[in-house]
Order: sequence, then structure tokens, then C-alpha cells
Amino acid sequence: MSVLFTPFRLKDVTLRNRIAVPPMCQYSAEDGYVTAWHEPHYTGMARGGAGLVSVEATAVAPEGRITPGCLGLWDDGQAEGLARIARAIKAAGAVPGIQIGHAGRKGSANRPWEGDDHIPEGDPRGWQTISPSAVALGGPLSKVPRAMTLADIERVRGAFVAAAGRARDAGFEWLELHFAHGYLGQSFFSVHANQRTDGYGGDATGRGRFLLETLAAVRAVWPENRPLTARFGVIEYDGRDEETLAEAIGLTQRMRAEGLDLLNVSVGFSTLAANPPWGPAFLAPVAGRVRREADLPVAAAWLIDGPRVAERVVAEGQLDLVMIGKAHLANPHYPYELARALNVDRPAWTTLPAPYAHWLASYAGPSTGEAQ
Ligand code: 8OZ
Repeated sequence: MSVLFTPFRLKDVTLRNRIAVPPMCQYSAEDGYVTAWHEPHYTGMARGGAGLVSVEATAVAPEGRITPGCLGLWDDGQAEGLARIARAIKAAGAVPGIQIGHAGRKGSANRPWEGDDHIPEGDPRGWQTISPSAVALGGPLSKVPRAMTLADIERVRGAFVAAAGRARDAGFEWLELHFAHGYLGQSFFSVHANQRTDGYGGDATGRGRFLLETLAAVRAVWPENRPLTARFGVIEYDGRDEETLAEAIGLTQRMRAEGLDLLNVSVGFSTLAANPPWGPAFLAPVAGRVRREADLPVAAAWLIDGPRVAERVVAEGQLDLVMIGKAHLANPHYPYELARALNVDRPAWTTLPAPYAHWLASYAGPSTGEAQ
């Protein structure tokens, strides 16, 4: 019996299995608006069987985009295309999710295939980035951000709230706040990025304040019966991991008290001097510890895309949900491949027309071994 294919309920939302498509940037938006690319992209993965399909990182303000191709939700008009996507995901049997965020000092960048570096100073495609302190990440992202004033902090918090309200009205049932990966939320928490001497810096309480206040403000507009989650880098792999983890778990507990329903556990990526132990499911034990110590459901991504490893991390109680990204890009019907490998016959969760589901269940994937 596979636990990966058991439903997962959080608040009034039930996922048909423990497989989630994490937010994955498509860099195909125009001025933050959905284009012809997005709806078939997300609909395909929802038809493919995942329990949750999350829309990519969607910026709460224009300067909060990572690249000029990122989606936005700072304008009412932008919600229309996203509402169509939410409806399509739901019609295919998956729960429609969305991640909202602000890129902070990693914004104003070229798309990965155009360099993955900052757009040069003076180029009209770029913009002034902001961050807790005027400290650049370095390497290809060396543009120095402007240190945020208290008015900036208030404005960006308000932008998160407004975007969450638009996501709510657009029909999304699962909201993830992007507090990870070196973007704005993570930068407030990070000792590498935050050198503030006011109430938004200093000790773990100060560095966590922006995240906690933003979460609490969003919770006030996000319906009580829909899951509010955050993606948060609880570890940097920078040599001070125990200290970071202890601080991050403390903040997670405070976020839980403010209404956080699940944590998508990730890496901070706030310093180039980090050395993550890349390997199958390397984050799962870390996520398991957060799950235990913060007493909160958790998800995680990063190299968990093989049937046996995905099944194991759920069965062992390390993760409630497995986030599987790139395998879904390669094959939007990847859950059928997992089902076949785990001998889950006749997937009860299929919403595909019977003949299609029949052939897919008998064909999908060679199921001869792990993806890695
Ligand atoms: C991987 C590649 C490009 C963007 C993130 C938005 O780290 C991203 C991202 C990840 O959350």
C-alpha cells in the first residue's frame, strides 16, 4: 500500500495524493500578465494527477519580479488570467495553489537562458532593487540594492496583503509566501543580507519580524478555511547550520501561532559561500526535524523525484507532501509513472477520460528504477 497516493487534508482542502507541483518560474509573462504559455502548461500538470499544482513565483510589486518575464499580482487586471488558470487546475482535479513573493536584491535579473545575471545599470529593462540592507548577493547578482526604509517595509507588506486578496478572489485555494531562496523574506532573516540596526534586524526576533508581520497581515485577508503556507530556507549550509536551524524553527513556531498551516522547507541561498550536500532527498531529514520541533505539516522539494525515495520520505514521517518539479516538466503525467512503479493500479484519482487513463496507466514510464 502506497502512502504517497493517500489523500492529504489541510483545513477544508483535500489533496488527492501527496504529490505536489512546486512553483516553477516560466519567465513567459509580459508586464506581469499571463500569456498563451501559462494555461496549457498548468492544466497539463493538473491533468497529470498531482494533488497540488502551484503557480510559479508571482510578484507582489513590479520591482519584486525576479526577471521581466515573471508573473505579477500587483494589479487587478493581472488576476483575470490567473483566475482562468485556477479554474482549469481545479477542473482537472488538483488543488490550485499560487506562490506570491518579492525578489528583493535578486530582482532585475536576466532570464536564466539570457545570463541569469543582473540587467546592467542603465538598461531600461531593469529597475532599482530593494533589500533590508545595501548589500549585494555577489557573483552575477552584484547590483547593490537600496536599503529599505520603514515606509518601504509597510508598502511591501501591504502589497503582499493586496496580492493575497487577489489570489483569494481568483479562486486559489492554497497560498504560499516566498520567504526562501535569497529573495526578500529570506534576506530579512539572513545574517548575510540583513545588517539593520532597527527593529527589523539584529537578533532572530528582529530578523524574523518582516516575515512574521507579513504572514499575520496576509492571514487576516486569506480565508481561514484555506491553507496558508510559506516556503522558507531554514538552513544555509554555510557552516552555522545548527544556529540557523534553531532560529528558523523558533520563527516557524511563531508563524504557526500567527496562522501558518504548513511549511515548505527549503534552503536559504542567501550566500554564495554555501555548500549544500546535493543528493537524493537531502533536505528530508531537515524537514522532518522542522515537522517534529515546530509541530507543523511540512513539504520539501529538491531531488525527491523517484518513486521509492518519494514513498519513503512520506512513509518515514519526514514529509507530508513531496514537491516534484522538473520531473513534471519532463512529463506532466509523472504521477502515473510513480503509480505504476509503486503498483498503484487503476489510480482512483484520475480525472482523465477513461480510454486515455487506461492507456496511460499501462504505459507511463518504464518504472525500472529511481530517477536518481
Ligand atoms: C530555480 C530556478 C529559477 C528560479 C526560486 C524562483 O528559487 C526560484 C527559482 C528557482 O524560488
